[in-house]
Amino acid sequence: MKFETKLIHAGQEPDKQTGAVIVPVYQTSTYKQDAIGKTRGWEYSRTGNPTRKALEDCIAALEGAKYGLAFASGLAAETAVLNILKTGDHIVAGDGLYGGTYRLFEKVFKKWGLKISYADSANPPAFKKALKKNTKLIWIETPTNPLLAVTDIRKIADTAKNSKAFLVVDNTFATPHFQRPMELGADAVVHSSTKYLGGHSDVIGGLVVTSNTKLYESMKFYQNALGAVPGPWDAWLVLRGIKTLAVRMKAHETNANIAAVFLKKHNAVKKVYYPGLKEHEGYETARKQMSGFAGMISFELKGRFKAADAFLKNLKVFTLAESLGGVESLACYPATMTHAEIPEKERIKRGITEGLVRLSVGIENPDDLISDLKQSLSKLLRQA
Ligand code: P1T
Repeated sequence: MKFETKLIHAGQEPDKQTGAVIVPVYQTSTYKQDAIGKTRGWEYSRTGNPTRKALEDCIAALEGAKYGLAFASGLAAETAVLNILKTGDHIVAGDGLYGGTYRLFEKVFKKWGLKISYADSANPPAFKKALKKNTKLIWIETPTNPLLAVTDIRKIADTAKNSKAFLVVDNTFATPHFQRPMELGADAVVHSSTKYLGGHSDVIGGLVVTSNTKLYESMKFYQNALGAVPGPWDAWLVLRGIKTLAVRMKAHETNANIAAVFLKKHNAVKKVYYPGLKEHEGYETARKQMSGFAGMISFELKGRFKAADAFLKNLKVFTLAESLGGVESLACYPATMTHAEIPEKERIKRGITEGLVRLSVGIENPDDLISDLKQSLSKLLRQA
């Protein structure tokens, strides 16, 4: 089955009992058992639910993995992955990470004795250098949030294999439409399905896939033991969103390309971060491992906080909000929003400056998006 067909059919056979073409929302917490120990395959909805299972099978098929697991949020999915480790184990993580992932590492798992080092996301040898005897996991996000650095997945997968560590890739920004880390050697892939997979800014969710049976069984155990599972409605919303992933991602990318080229030429803009621009540091790696550059752009204004504040206030089509990947265009100020959890010194070192703005380019008509950026940037120039 080709990718676009899997989006619509994988894990989603018509309902056996009724023939319903769309997977029903199994809004039940529990299931009748015919005798002690004799179930029809379902016991309790924290452990398993048919709507959730359809989503889990679907994401596994899309990422080219054997197993999928669904969670109540992206961070819940990450929590289940991190629970496979034990006190004293070491993680090497790319330094380009969603602020909430950084917070989970620094403020939750460090407390329980996990050791974490960060390596430059754009520099594979830095990961090798950061390895320790007790390194059990390498964690990357590519492209990174918010600076769109690109990590060479194949090179990091080799490093992980040589050191007997698992490689986990957060594929939220690219989605399996544009990038399939399992095919490049990753052991597991995580998603915030709140973003492009859900696609309509109406649900919070997380997903994990793997083809390693031991890893799957361990994460499945933690899915049930920790209990951060999505309700059937939320699983259903993500399944519905996924059906249109291919058409949406193409439109996001077309619009983001237009916006990136426009921003790059504008006088109020100092630097544009978009992996589809030839001058972007990760352009060649992105071309090698991705089939498109997706819809996220960050850029640095020539001014600092005041300029960013005025620019964001003046936008009319773009909405100032956290999150990304919905059909509507959003703008965000990483320094105090998505990446506020990273201490200021560290944040600036990582390039998340006072002039940095992040755009999730939606699928509206690109003329309206460009006019909106243009009117708000022109006001900035007039005020300067
Ligand atoms: O919000 P949640 O569904 O828990 O997902 C966390 C998460 C994980 N990985 C990446 C790459 C993410 O971007 C996120 C969430 N990010 C935002 C809310 C944001 O605006 O960047």
